[in-house]
Amino acid sequence: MSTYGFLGLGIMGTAMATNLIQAGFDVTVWNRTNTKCAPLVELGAKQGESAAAVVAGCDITFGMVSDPEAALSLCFEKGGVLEGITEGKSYIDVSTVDPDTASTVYKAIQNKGGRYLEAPVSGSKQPAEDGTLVFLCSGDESLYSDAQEALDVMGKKSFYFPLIGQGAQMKLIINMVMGTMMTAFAEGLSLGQKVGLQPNDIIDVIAQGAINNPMFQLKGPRMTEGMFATAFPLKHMQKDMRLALLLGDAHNQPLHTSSAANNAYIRAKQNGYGEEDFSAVIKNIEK
Ligand code: NA7
Repeated sequence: MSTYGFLGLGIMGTAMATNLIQAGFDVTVWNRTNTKCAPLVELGAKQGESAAAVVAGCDITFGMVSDPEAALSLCFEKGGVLEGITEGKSYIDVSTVDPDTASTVYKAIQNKGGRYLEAPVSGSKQPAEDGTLVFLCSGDESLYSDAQEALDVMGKKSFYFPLIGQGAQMKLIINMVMGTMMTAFAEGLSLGQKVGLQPNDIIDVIAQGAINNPMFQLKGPRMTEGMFATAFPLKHMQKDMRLALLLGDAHNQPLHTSSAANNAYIRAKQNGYGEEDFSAVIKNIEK
């Protein structure tokens, strides 16, 4: 059994590391704000002094941070991942970033003789807690295979795509569709309310047809009650929309509906909803 490191203990990282610890793996954790390590140490994790120390001390280290800037700084800054990489060490970045960031980190780690896998996840807080995430992996295939025991604990399914950057591309496309679906749903609920329909009736009618999906059924009732406890922060949804639009731009693919949805998230962020669940975009749409 490999030993595991886990860097980045936000909403997702905490849930994923918890599952690894509870499955009996030897886990060492680190977070920039080190107080977030305490609950995991209580569950049996060791605490590393720096990201580099965790990488150097474990066979395989996972990283789960906010965005491309965070992923690059976690890798390249003093005391970061790259410092701990030597031959035989492996790093799996499960954050959602753009393909260029994944490729930059991949090359740097390969140059030091380490192995790298990008493995962004589909699924937010609840699937992370339930161990039912979906991993979208590209990079070193032998690492994909060696990490399977851990991926199986944290997720229900993993995919391997051959070219570096394809994990990120897949993730951005999936979240772009999700973010756009959410704004359309929010517009439907808001319009329904304006014409005097009951939001729960709208959700019930949707449940009977082809556009039904777990997200509408899970989030819909909470949205109609004004409950936006954060499963997936709105600021991260907007980041994913932005990265997906950049991907479209780079590949000459117009993304009309997604661009409009992105503007809704930007406006919601401006209005102070960035830390709330991404479904809070409805608050802006209702106004
Ligand atoms: P959170 O709950 O916002 O957590 C973000 C984590 O990223 C948290 O541990 C942060 O540390 C860490 N972070 C942010 N910037 C940095 C830098 N520069 N260096 C090191 N660590 C950093 O996000 P989620 O868990 O919901 O999501 C994580 C990813 O999954 C994201 O890509 C989503 O799109 C999907 P902090 O505690 O603030 O010190």
